[in-house]
Order: sequence, then C-alpha cells, then structure tokens
Amino acid sequence: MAITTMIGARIHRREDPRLVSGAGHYIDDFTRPGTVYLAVVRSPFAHAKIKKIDLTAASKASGVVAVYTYKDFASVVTGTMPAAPAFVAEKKQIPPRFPIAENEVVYQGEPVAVVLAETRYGAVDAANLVDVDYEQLPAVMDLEKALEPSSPKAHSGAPDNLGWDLTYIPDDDSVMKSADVVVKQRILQQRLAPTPMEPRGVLAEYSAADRSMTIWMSSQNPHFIRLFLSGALGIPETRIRIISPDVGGGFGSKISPYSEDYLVPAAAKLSGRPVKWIETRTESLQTTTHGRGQVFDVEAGAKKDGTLVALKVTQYLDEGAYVGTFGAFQACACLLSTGAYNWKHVAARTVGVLTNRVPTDPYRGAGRPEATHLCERMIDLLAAELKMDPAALRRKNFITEFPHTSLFGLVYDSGAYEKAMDKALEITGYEKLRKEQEEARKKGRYIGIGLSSWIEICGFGPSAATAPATGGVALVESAQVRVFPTGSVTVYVGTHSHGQGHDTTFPQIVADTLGVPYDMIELRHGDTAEGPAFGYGTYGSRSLAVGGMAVHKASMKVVDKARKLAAHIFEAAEEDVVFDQGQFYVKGSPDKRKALGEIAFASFGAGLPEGMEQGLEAVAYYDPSNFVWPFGTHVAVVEVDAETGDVDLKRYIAVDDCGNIINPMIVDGQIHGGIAQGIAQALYEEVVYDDESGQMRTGTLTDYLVPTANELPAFELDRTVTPTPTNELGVKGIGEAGTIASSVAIINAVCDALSPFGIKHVDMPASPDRVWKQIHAARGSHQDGQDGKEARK
Ligand code: MCN
Repeated sequence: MAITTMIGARIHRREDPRLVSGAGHYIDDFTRPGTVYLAVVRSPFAHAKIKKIDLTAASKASGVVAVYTYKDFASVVTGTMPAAPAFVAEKKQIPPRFPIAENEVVYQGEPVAVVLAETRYGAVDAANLVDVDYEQLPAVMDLEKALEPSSPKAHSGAPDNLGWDLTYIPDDDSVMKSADVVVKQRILQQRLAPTPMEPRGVLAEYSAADRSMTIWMSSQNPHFIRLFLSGALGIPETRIRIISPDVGGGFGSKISPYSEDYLVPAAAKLSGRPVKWIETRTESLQTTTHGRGQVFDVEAGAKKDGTLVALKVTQYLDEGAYVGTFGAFQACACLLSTGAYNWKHVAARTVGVLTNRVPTDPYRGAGRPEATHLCERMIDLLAAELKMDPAALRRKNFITEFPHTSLFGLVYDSGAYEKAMDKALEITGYEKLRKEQEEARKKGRYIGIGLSSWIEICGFGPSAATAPATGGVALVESAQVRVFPTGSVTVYVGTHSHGQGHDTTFPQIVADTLGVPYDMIELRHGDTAEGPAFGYGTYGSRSLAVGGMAVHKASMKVVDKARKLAAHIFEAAEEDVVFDQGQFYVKGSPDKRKALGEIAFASFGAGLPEGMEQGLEAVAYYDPSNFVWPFGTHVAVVEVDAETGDVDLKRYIAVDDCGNIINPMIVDGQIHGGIAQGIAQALYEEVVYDDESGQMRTGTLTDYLVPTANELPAFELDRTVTPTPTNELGVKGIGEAGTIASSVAIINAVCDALSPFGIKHVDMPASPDRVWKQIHAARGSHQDGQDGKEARK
C-alpha cells in the first residue's frame, strides 16, 4: 500500500488561488442592509484637556445619523479595556482606559467623538465639523526624562510615569568583576508600525429583537474579542458572534481589542443601524498599536579565552499612554537575553514607562527580536574586544546539553546550535569571504559580515505558565474534527490564519492522521459561531505546535471511536483491529479492509455497538507540557558606501531549525516574510514623533519607509531538523523566526563593515543619514567627503 505522506509535502497553499484572484473576503467587502458609516474624531494633540465639545454643526450636516461622545458610550459600555499581567504581574500603574476620552486625551489619535452618516465621505466631512476646545498639556515623550520626579505626567494627577519596575534577577557585581573584559552598550529598539496590507475594520449589527450582536472584524483572535466585548457590552457570549474572515495580515497588531472594537458595536446598539468603520492608512500608523519602543542598557563580561561570564540587562519599555493588552509581554526580552549561550550569571530588570504615545503591544517577535538583538550585539562587541572571530566566540559558548534550564528557569527543549551555525557558515563561504573582506578594505570598500545565532520561545503555551500571565485564561488550543457520512472531513480550529497557510498545513496533518485524501478535508476558522466553545488565536508562533496538536488529538479521538466501530463490524476485539493509512483490518487479515469513510457511513446508520452514539466527530483541547524552542543562524553580508552611508545588503543566508516540518514551502515563505520585516527594522522603518509637541511625523507611507521587494536580495535558505520532544508531531514554530533573527544580523554586518573607522555600534534604522553621520564623526572632521584616508590606510 502507498504510504500517505502529506506531512512534509512541499505543496502549494490551497488558499492562494482564491486570495490572489480577488475572491477573498476582507472586512470592507461586507455590508449589511441599512449600514451607516462611522468616522472617528481624534485628538490632534498628544496630551490635552477637553474643555468643551460642540456637536451642533456636525449634527446638522447632510446625511448625519448621529454624533456620539463619551457620555453616550458610557450608557452602553462598562469597565476598562483589559491589560494582561504578562511577565510583570506586580505592575505599579495601569491607567484605566475607556474606549473614548472623557475629559483628557493622552495620545495623538485618541477618540473624542464619533459621527455616523449614510455615506463614508459624509461621516468624515461631518467629523471635521465637530468642534473640540482643547487646552494643550505638556507631552511626556522621553523615557529617561519621564522617570525624573519633576517630569510632567502622561496622565494628569498621576503620581509618576512608572508603569512597572521589576527586577527578575538582581545584579551580583562580584561575578562581573571576575571577567577579564567588560563591554557596555546602550541599544535602541525604535518604535515600529505593523502596517498590515489590510488595515483594521469593524462592521457591527445589533438585533434588538433577540439582543444579539454580530461583528465582522479583522482580528487574529476573535474568541478573545468576544470574551472582552461580552463583559463590556453586557451581552452573553452566546449572543455575540465575531466573524474574522480573510484577514490581510496582522503581525501581532490584531491581537488586542481596540477602542473601535467597542465603539462600533456600541454605536450599532445606540443607533439601531448596522455600523461600519474602516481604518485609513494614517489612522493605522497613528492608532494601531506600535511594536518595540525600547531602550536597553547592557553590560557583558568574558574571560580572556572567550568564556562568557556575566550579562546585565536593563530594559526601558515605552508603554505609551496606556498599558497595551499584551504590552507587558515584551518584557520577555529580559528572560531570553542570555540567548543560545552558557553564562555564569545574568541580571535583568524591566522598567515600563508611561508616555503620551499610542500604546505598544506585541509586534512580530514581541520581546524576542529585542532579546536576540541585545545578546548577539554583545557577543560581537565582546568578540571585537577579545580580538576573536565572532563565529569562534559563539561556538565556544553555545549550549550543547538539552533539555537546558536557563538562568531564568526556562527549559529549552532541544537544539543543535553549532550544527546550524556551521551550515550557515558553509553556505556563506565564511573563511573565503573574510579574506575577500580584507582585500576589499585595502581598496576602500567596506564589506561587513554579520552573524545572528538566534533562539526563540514560542508555542504558547503550557497552561501553568500562561494562565497567570493572561489573567486567567490559559493559552491552550482547541479543535473539532467532524467526519461526514461520505468520509469528507471539516476541521474547526481556534487559531486564525491571516497569511500563515493553515488552510493547507492543518489538512495535511489530518490527511496523515485519518488517512483521508487531502482534498476531502476542509479547514474552518475565524467564526465564533462554529467549532469548540473557545479558541485562543494566532500569535507567538503557536498555531502549529499547539493548534496543530489539538487538530492531531481530535483526529486521534475520531480514530479511536472508528476503531471501536470497526471492531464491532469485524466482530473482533478492539485491540486486534489495526489502523493503517486510513484503513481498518483485523490483525492477520489485511485483505479484509474498511476505509475510514466506510466506517463513517456506518456510524450514521443502525446497529452500532451497545452504548455508542451515532456520528463521528470529536473536540480536543491541547495543553502542551512546555514551550518549543526553534533556533538557527543567519548571516548578512553588506557593503557600506562610506561617502553616502548607504548600506547595500548583498547576501542573506538563513539556516533555521523548527523541528519536523509540515510544509517546507510554507515554512520558507514564513521565513522570507519574517526576514523582510527584520531588514525593515534594521535599515528603514521608524515611527518618529516630535519630542516637544508629541506630533507624529510618520503618518503616511511616504514618511514611514516600508521596504519593497526591490530593497531585498534573494534569500539563501537551508535548515537543520531537530524535533522537539514537547509534542508528538515534533514541531516547533517558525512564524516569527525570520524577524527575530534578522535585524541584528544586518546591524552586526554594518558594525563589522564600519570597524575600520573605530565604530563599534550603530542603532536602527541604519539609514544613510545615521551611518554617514557616524562615519563623519569617526573621521574626526566636519568637512564632508574630505577625510576617508585614515580608515583606508
Ligand atoms: N509550519 C510548518 N512546520 C513547522 C512550523 C510551521 O509547516 N515546523 C507551518 C504551520 O503549519 C503554519 C505556518 O508554518 O502554516 C506558521 O506556523 P507557526 O510557526 O505555528 O506560526 P502561526 O501560524 O502561529 O503564525 C503566527 C506568526 C506570527 S506570531 C506572526 S506575528 C506572523 C506570522 O506568523 N504574522 C503574519 N506570519 C505571518 N505571515 C503573514 N503572511 N501575515 C502575518 O500577519
């Protein structure tokens, strides 16, 4: 018999023909009869008192149905928007957050009023007629100044701007003193705007007759949104249905609930009309949560022979004006700062700072790109100080024994870090390239080679670890597998695919587990009216390692029931029935077989075994025993033009290990996208605010520089395969790996290229302007272009 091997098959994404031919369904494709359009009146100031709101002109404008402010919403929405305890349970200050401002605005773009009109343009025009009288207040923009006692406060009347201050492991100076070399560096992680292709959007319809709410929205985790809205709107979960159909990217920015997620359904309830709001690109850049926004002070020490000794990390995290729902999760950068290496000691402290910017929240990698960046930067700084090759320093200190318990008590499941690095170096032609670099320098060409040996914690997560971090609901995952009488299968999952290819990979798992042809299996997700009671959503590269396992587990429950029925039909003992590639037979009689489809048909008929119910379907919740820990090594090769500061990314090599693989093509695609986002941070993107006024300067895509394919080289990918012992499939996550690894590979390459100038560190984005200024300063002259000779000697 042919062996079914859908797991591991490099097949095309089945969702793509639909998506690339315009047959996808995004939020703006939906409208309900009688829909009105909502426009949000937003604060133009980062910080101001609202003295008066005059709605007269807006209310009279043509086509306007209603204009609502805080007091209208206060009648239908209660409580405060959620903030998970995450890794800083001892949070000091969580400013209460209502979806719309009452007396004070604390970031530019905060909602102040909403207008409902018959047309979208009518709503926007009328929103411009809402007359708000503000008294501008000082904006808190600088993290260090914000912590000074004399600083203005991000929220009037607050005692200070401290969100949290938590020491995970205190400093032990005596260990650092035992190091022969110590390097110190301040590392900036600029704010980033997630910029999914499809901005956010919400359409809500309230039925007064049966007191039910249906909401179409662009979300990565509709069940959590249903949970939050149920509490805030006072509607039972059973009467709220969230539909998140095709979602045009999220990158973490569509995990948390937003103001509009409350305001649109509330406006539907208040007005009695279906209400639709679609975010504009400027609203997206200004009000969708940002990522990163951190400053690290780091110190690292090593022995002369390169043995790593101690690492000391202080993270200052710009929370923005409120604590993002999962914003404190980014503190995990501290817990992963030791990376792929053995250190004798680590000290780590995280400080959350409230400012007058839009809140930060998870953005692809969330804490893990920051951890990798600081660790891999310090490794390179130590290598330079020790005059060691950066690859040799890594090799000397890699963790080699697994499972490995980190200094923070986290258990790394499996790994082969050196093997991945060796493969990456081999593809790079590392030794030869180092020689070419040397030659090029003699000719005044600045080539740089940057390594990043990354690790990641993902697959959230074990209930014991995640329930306290989320405030109660553990991040397990659910699936329902339903076999129809003809043997076709529908699988309902609690994860949400918005670019990750689950419609392809999850049926691949079911095809192998049930032995049913791949084309007979459908995946459904993103509708809370279907499937198990709760789904936990897609983020933290958890869908396969947790959700895929729930799918596998539910499929196995189906097999177990089918085996009982097959035994009954064969008149054999259950333990004598063999299940092989979708076929049942009795041991010793392989010629007399019944396919799962035949058993399915029988399961809907008469004459079932005593006590067995009709049908063949199962629900499973999967709670992993640990996280999963993918890893790898990336190498970037750049050339810096010393006259312009331009960084030319010449090659990018990535060797990753995510355990067993369901679909290599999809994994490659995930790595491609991830690397592109890391390159974007390293070289191009940065949210910029005016330090004094708090005005955002990067409110359009001409100011916020998202790279295109033109800026990216062809990536050279390869992999090693080290299965995880954490789950039966042996799989680890890959959705964020590229982003986690790549920004520091680029920056290490840029610093390597600039080492002849004595430049040790470059912050992100390494734009021509920033790089040129550093070269210029290093050359010790203020005259443009006159002074390259020292570096070239
Ligand atoms: N996969 C596999 N074998 C493995 C690992 C993964 O075949 N060993 C497949 C999975 O079956 C799945 C895909 O690769 O089809 C990614 O799986 P996984 O690593 O579990 O990640 P998630 O599906 O949970 O996706 C989340 C991750 C995150 S956290 C962000 S942010 C992100 C990302 O995925 N946002 C994305 N990738 C994105 N891709 C697109 N196009 N758009 C986004 O918004």
